[in-house]
Amino acid sequence: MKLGIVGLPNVGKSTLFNSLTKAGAAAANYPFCTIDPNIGVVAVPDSRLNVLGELNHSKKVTPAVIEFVDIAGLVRGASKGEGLGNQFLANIRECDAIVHVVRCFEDENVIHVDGSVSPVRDIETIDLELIFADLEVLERRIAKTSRSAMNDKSLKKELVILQELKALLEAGKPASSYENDDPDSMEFVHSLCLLTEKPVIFAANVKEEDLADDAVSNQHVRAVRSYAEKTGSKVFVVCAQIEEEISELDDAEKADYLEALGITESGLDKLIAASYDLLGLLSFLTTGEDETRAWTIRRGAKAPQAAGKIHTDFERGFIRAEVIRYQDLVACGSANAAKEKGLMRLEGKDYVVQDGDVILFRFNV
Ligand SMILES: Nc1nc2c(ncn2[C@@H]2O[C@H](COP(=O)(O)OP(=O)(O)OP(=O)(O)O)[C@@H](O)[C@H]2O)c(=O)[nH]1
Ligand SMILES: [Mg+2]
Repeated sequence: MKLGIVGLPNVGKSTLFNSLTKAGAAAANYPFCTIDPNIGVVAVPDSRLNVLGELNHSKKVTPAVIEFVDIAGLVRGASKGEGLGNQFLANIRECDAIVHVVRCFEDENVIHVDGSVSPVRDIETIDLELIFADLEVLERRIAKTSRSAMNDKSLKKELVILQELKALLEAGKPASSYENDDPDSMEFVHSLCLLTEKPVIFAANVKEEDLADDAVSNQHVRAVRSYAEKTGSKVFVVCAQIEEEISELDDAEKADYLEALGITESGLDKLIAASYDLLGLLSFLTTGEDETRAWTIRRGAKAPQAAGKIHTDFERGFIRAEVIRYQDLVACGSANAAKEKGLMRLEGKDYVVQDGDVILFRFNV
């Protein structure tokens, strides 16, 4: 899973990114301090992994990962070259979802490019720039396709879709609102990697004091929440500055610190939970002496697809999956004990994998 971080300059994107990845992207009170894209990889916290790892004396425990891409802030008119322009948006075209950081904290020491804290205005500014960026992609594609579409029926169909998308965006709507009953057409739409087709998670960046009550008393956050509700997006409240401090702590210190702040989950935990939820993801597990590992798949994925995550041969030569629920495996103490109790299931190619399934794939190539 890959998430791209967008927002106005100076709203705390790199501060959040740093805290998430500890990758050391430059964070400073200076708009446009991020120029090159920064890419960071974060482990998905999963307490089940260490339990299984100990149970099987695994040499290695490997969590699922999320990749974050931090890019420079966009300003109004970025598509026309304002600020740093919008060329770095190309770096997040391949992302599965967008994390849109919105400034909801007042701090006169931190410059706001548009002069005041006003999150819905800011969101609309960014959304418009994303629409313009997608329109550029569509226009290029339309020019190319119309040249070759004369004698090609499937290209003609693509051209119609491209023009429908263009009209939609020109009306100020995101590509995610495009509807078409034909699965092939939708497949084509996905293949365009349009930014406005991606699901959005809003990160409302608040001040420390707002964390304890999840910012219900912060009017800026209230505005973001009602905006997000209309567009079917998720919101999570975070204080990027505090996250940066938390990222320096070890687990025990972190727990104490969170308690002192009156919260139970760090921003990273909340972001991961929100992404899993929004993208419809789940984790299944594999475990053995060599390695215990978590794998991320889409909800509804069947056993062979899950196997394919591990190796394409596993999918191609899929025979069956031997599945034990995590809780059953831990309660029984070993796979053999679970098997004796009849808690290991043999599942075929139509089995829909569940979160927390511990799976051994049998395959033949
Ligand atoms: N008070 C306060 N300041 C913050 C918070 N998060 C970030 N800042 C400050 O805001 C300034 C800008 O933060 P960055 O993370 O560099 O902003 P950015 O969104 O990456 O900006 P660009 O890279 O220029 O687009 C820094 O001085 C941060 O210390 C926060 O939660 N509270
Ligand atoms: Mg930055």
